[in-house]
Amino acid sequence: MSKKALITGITGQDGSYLAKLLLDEGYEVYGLFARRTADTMWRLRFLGIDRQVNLIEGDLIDLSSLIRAMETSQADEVYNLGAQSFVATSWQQPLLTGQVTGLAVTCVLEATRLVNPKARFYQASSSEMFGKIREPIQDENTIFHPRSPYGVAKLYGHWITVNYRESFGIHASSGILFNHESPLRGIEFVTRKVTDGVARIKQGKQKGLRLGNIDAQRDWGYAGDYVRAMHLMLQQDSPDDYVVATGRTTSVREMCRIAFEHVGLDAKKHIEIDPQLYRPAEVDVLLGNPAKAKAKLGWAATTSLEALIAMMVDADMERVARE
Ligand code: NAP
Ligand code: F7E
Repeated sequence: MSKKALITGITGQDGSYLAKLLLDEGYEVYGLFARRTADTMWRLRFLGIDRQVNLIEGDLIDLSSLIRAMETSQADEVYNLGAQSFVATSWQQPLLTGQVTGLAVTCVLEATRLVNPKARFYQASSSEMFGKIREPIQDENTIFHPRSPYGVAKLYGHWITVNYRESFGIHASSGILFNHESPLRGIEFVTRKVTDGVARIKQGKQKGLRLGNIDAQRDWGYAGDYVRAMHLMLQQDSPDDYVVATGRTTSVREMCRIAFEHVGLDAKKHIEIDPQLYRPAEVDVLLGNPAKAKAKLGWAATTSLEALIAMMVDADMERVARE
């Protein structure tokens, strides 16, 4: 009998890559599907798996949706990837972010506990929880100090996951993932905004690119690598928390240089700073130590930032040319 997995956020960047990985591993894959946007299936289609996954309509903040999804899927593994995941939006919609990204984690955990307490559970925690960093390199023992309503909501999700593990013995793991990107990244996030902008500027369809704080630094990896870590966490005998990162940090400014240079352009000539895009409170720098994931899961990032940005620019060059 093949294993069954339920993915919330299956239409997102990570949900799509994870669904592909699990299908390749022989799983039956189910996904909670909120039907919130017009073309919500584009990522699953891009990976050629839109007809291979079983979609269950429902919303994360609706416990009955989650109970029904658990009953329908009979899932052995539950991956909670659904969220309002854009940090900037979390200041515009702090309560919605608190509900969807924070409190709703309890809906998924409750549905798991009520329907199949033996199912293994993964929570998509985030390096945004480190926020105003307390140590230059962050690992599983670093104190949290979130800087946005999103980071605060993720912190709730993280601790309720730990609490269900300690209270009910649920096999619940939390992956503290640093930024990870791909050609399937949402256009609002900075890497994709830049690679899309580079493609448009190169093809004469856009003049310049307006960005906010380009001195911010992030530890960027490839989403295709990071979903492997999620799966590995649920294959361990015991649940635990893991930092997933590359161990290298790069400024937005340098990431832009790499992206523009890939098509022979000089970033400095095309970028304009827009103070409106600065955030009320910034996470200046993030740098993760993935030593525990390497030692216990045998996981390591395999894609350099240069290779990742090249992959994204190439994909956007093709997309923009087709438009
Ligand atoms: P994403 O592309 O924004 O995907 C989010 C998913 O959540 C989408 O499928 C979205 O559905 C779904 N969703 C939003 N609100 C919902 C609701 N009320 N009910 C049901 N589904 C809902 O995010 P991602 O980059 O794949 O990230 C996956 C998870 O990892 C998120 O929890 C994110 O916060 C977390 N994370 C991401 C990163 C990163 O760098 N990517 C790092 C650390 C943690 P629609 O298609 O309808 O919008
Ligand atoms: O911003 C700066 C911005 O929106 C990165 C999410 O997946 O990773 C992501 O959150 C940096 C910030 O990602 C623009 O101020 C400058 O310092 O790509 P981002 P994020 O906020 O780090 C974490 C780990 C998550 O968990 C989240 O879900 O880039 N920046 N100029 C800009 N950012 C954007 N979006 N747009 C700009 O024009």
